[in-house]
Amino acid sequence: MFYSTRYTYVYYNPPKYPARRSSFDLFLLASSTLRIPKSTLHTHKFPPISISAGFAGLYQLYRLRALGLSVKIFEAASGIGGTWHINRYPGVRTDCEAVIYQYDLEEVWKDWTWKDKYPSGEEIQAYFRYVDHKLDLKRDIYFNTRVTGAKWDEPSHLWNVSTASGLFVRARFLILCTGSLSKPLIPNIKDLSTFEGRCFHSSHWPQEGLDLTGKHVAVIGTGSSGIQVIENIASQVRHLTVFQRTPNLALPINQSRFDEKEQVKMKEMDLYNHIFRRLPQTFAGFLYEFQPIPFTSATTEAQRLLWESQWKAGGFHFWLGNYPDIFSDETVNREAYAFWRSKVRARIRNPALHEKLAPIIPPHPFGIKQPGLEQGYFEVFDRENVSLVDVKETPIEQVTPNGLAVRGGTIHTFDILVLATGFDSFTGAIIDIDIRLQRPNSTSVIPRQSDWITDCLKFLQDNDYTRIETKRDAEEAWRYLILEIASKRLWHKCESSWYTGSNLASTNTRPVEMLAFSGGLPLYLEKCAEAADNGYQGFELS
Ligand code: NA7
Repeated sequence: MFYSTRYTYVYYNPPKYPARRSSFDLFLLASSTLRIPKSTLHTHKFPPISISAGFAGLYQLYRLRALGLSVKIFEAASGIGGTWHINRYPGVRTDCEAVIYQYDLEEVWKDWTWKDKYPSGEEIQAYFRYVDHKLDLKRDIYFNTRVTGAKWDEPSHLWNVSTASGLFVRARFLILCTGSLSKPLIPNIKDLSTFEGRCFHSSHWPQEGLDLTGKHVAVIGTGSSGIQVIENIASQVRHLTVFQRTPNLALPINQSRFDEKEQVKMKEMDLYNHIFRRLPQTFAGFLYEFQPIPFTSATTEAQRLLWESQWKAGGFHFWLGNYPDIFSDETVNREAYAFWRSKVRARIRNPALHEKLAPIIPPHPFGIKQPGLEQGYFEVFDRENVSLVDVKETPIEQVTPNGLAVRGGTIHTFDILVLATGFDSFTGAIIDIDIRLQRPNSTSVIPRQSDWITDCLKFLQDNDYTRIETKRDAEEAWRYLILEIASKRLWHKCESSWYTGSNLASTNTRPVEMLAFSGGLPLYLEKCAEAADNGYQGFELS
């Protein structure tokens, strides 16, 4: 599920936003109710503050500690793990293989054994508890501490950080590890608040669990979270109504156990170190790469055999291991889509559902939206207790006390309404704390970014700098690079996507354009290294 996007994201300040006034000493992680008395803070000599104890925040804490700094993390939630602490919906699971979804620190990986090839949320929570045990992280984390404001004070070159509980902290460095998909997107549906049953966003599934036996449940949204919820609850509920806007061009996950003996052997053969060094060399930070030749240069036989083997391998192989021109050539993309469609249709018994779930005309080019990974998702719709409502055909008009009214007058009734409607991506959580900056995401790249940040911080300290800020022209140049790379692919052929912020079209005024760096991990890392090697070119230091 979350944070497994294999692209490297780099965010920029879109031109419509006012120029950033407050500089920042560095990046940050953050949130909440600081309980450190002011006097203690001062004795820490303005420790770097990091917001959020997720995958990135924890690694950043570890790296900065190694630099000899006293670091604190403010975390809004009550425990570590970030999105994995928060997301508790049934079926929550990572969408990349366990072997790459972990820290590349030998002291951590050498004694850890995964159970599943694609770990569940529960297994990842156990992993974070283990990481904390190994690295002793919690002692520097303030939980239940939501950061609400961060203002740069130019005379002192310090951040003034305020929290929801009214506390106030001063910090030299502020590092935002707030996640790309952490602020829920609540749809703008009329009378949503009048629903009398239980209603929550998928990321706010009740932490204590929910007994769905005998319940009528509705799910709005068929993204990665939606499909995991749907395939996991269909057999428990009395009736499930799925409101679909866009069919998910989901791929089979091909889940299996991750054999313990195999992991031991891989460690003995020193494969883990090879794996971690390999990841940033690949376009998407996976262990596989796009094909070295375009689709149009391969024989029909080679094309077909490759796709069959990728389908069998499961996961994102058919996406991120495919021919590179599926992302740039619509004709080629149609071929890939037709292959996907034939595989999916063969699994759906009711022919009336074929056009809804795997239409003849693709809803968007295959792969320009992250496909979900499924296990039995399409079969769910053949169940007698499941109905599918196409909200493009019959748009939702309003919520009623016991259901949803759609165009034409039909009212769908249920006890529980799950909003699997996605997130205000990338900058959502940051804007909430009234600051803006750039930040990519992907477990393969996070350690490399943290290393970059750590090196940068060391550079600042060694050279007595207390402030670093991107130059406006460097931000613009970066933005144009992102747009130029994106323009060569088919990203714009998608009506609603969190890659571009078009999924927020109905709820805010954010400009819609590519927000992600889609030039691949090696190029992204090269650009980062280049800036650092050239004395932090593109940054103002003082
Ligand atoms: P996504 O992938 O953004 O999916 C959100 C889903 O909710 C998607 O199917 C949307 O349809 C649908 N949606 C959003 N608003 C509405 C309204 N108003 N009416 C009907 N349907 C709506 O979020 P997820 O949480 O599933 O996954 C996020 C990432 O987490 C994922 O890519 C993985 O990296 C893990 P749309 O497709 O926009 O038409």
